[in-house]
Amino acid sequence: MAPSLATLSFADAQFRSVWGRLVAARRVLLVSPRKPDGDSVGSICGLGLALRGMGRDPVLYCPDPIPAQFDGIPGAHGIMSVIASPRSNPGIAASRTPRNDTAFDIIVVVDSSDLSFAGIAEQLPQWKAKDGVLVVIDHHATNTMFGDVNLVLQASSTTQIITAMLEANRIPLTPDIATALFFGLVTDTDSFTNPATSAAAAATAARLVAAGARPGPILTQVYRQKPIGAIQLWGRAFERLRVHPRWNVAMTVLLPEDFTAFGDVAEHAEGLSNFLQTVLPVRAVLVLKDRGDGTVRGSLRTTRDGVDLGMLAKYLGGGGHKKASGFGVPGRLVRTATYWRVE
Ligand SMILES: [Mn+2]
Repeated sequence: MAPSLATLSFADAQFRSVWGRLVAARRVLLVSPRKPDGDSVGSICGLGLALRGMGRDPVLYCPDPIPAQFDGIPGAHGIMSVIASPRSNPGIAASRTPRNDTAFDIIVVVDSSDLSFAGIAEQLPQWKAKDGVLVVIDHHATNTMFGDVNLVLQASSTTQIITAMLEANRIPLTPDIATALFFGLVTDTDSFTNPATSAAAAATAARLVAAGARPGPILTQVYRQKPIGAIQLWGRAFERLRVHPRWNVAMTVLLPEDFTAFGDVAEHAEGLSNFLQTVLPVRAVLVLKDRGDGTVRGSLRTTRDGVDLGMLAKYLGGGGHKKASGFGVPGRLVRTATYWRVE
């Protein structure tokens, strides 16, 4: 069982001290961890814009590229993937090491349970100034408290914590700040539907909307971006959908000809298993994809607590998490009398 975290209402002193440090610091680095999502990007953008409003100039950084669908988050364009260069600048090698004068007085890592996922473990000794402080702002119950200061609180999203911090310090929430923060709240709660959704989350959302959050265009970019061909590709998979009567596992396959029939939509096959898991009342979902390259790739998904798909994928030579995993096995999909098999 994960430890319970302090709640937002008891964090007032911490909110004031962390914000005070941020405003007093000369050089501030805001880090979104690997695999940036709506919450991590919304967090560094919202916090970055708030500091800019105070005349500060924080550097926003993410070790991985920011997905194009997050472009609409205010401030996302300024996120760097290499320190001292904008992420759009192809002329600077990713391996370039920062000069000594890039050392930061405060490094804030948001929405990351540990330093390794933050993606700055190697750079930290160089990037943190001699008297520098690593601040962790996060809502994962599994947080390892890897910061010098850990603002790790029970919340639906990291942006909810940042909203509370800004409010505690009476920082005006501009529509841009509110939009960035609201976005993290919407995505981490699956649009206020998953168990993380709390009354406090909804109340925070109400205040952000009142402050002028305009999430519509970004949400459209995130959720309504599928080309017709992607849905037609999914259609092939829907037609072949079966539920294994004994295992209560939904299965389907995509074949090499499917991947060429509807244009360049192969990347959209990725969302299929997530979608099926969301809508089907089964124990788990298995999608097998054969793109004709000699490997059959499988995606496994579940929403059930008692199912460990990470172990199953590992057994099949892959890996992942309990609720989402994947594997690849050599061969191709061949039709049988009853279904499909890998040969
Ligand atoms: Mn989060």
